[in-house]
Amino acid sequence: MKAKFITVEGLEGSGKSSVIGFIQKLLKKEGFSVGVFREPGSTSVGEKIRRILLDNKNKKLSAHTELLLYLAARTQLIEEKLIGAFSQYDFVICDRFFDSTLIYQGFALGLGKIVESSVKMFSLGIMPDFTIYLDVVPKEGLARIKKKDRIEERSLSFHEKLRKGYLELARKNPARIKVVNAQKPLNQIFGKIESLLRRKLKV
Ligand code: T5A
Repeated sequence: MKAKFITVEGLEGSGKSSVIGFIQKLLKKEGFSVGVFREPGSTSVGEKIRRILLDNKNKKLSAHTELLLYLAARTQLIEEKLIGAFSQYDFVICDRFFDSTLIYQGFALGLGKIVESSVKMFSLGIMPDFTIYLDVVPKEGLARIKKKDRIEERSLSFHEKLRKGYLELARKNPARIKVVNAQKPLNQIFGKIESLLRRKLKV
């Protein structure tokens, strides 16, 4: 495996897509090859699972079904795309990875231990080298979103719990997870991320 694996995490509307676009451009400018993926999704099966998970009409989706669908999309992505990508590219970037499951289903939905063990099992040994957590106050992140999906429509207290969970996870994993204030203007966020990448990954 030659690629460095970067994951970007954050609450709804925290700017993950904007930041990933910036990182991709920066790395390419420096002459690196880059593969970009998103979770759930980036495979034909994964994109279908994503539609089920985010569809507002699926009000009756149970918490355990939700967990299994996220894990299914992840194993499909790993086996179909990521394993190959790790030997093809210099950098692989993923918009969310297993930290999202730990925080959304494990912590905020309260599934706890079952999430910890299943996440470990179905990540098939893959661990990000570096994770950026974009920290935004839920009210502000949600206000940036025009049309809310099934998860974004959850209560403000659910989103506040997510933030608490992410900050705690970052505190427990200081070498891997870096917290970036995502309430600043995008150009300032990009500047911060560039300096983190240059320091951590010697870009
Ligand atoms: N999920 C996922 C789980 O529950 N468990 C899991 O295991 C996994 C993998 C996936 C959903 O699934 C959940 C989490 C999610 O609910 P997603 O990853 O959130 O969906 O996908 P998107 O809907 O594409 O992401 P968001 O809509 O949340 O947006 P982004 O990518 O965070 O933000 P972005 O860059 O598109 O920006 C949104 C808007 O805000 C503006 C942008 O210009 C854009 O208009 N913006 C800013 N404006 C001002 N200042 C800033 N700093 C700004 N940053 C962005």
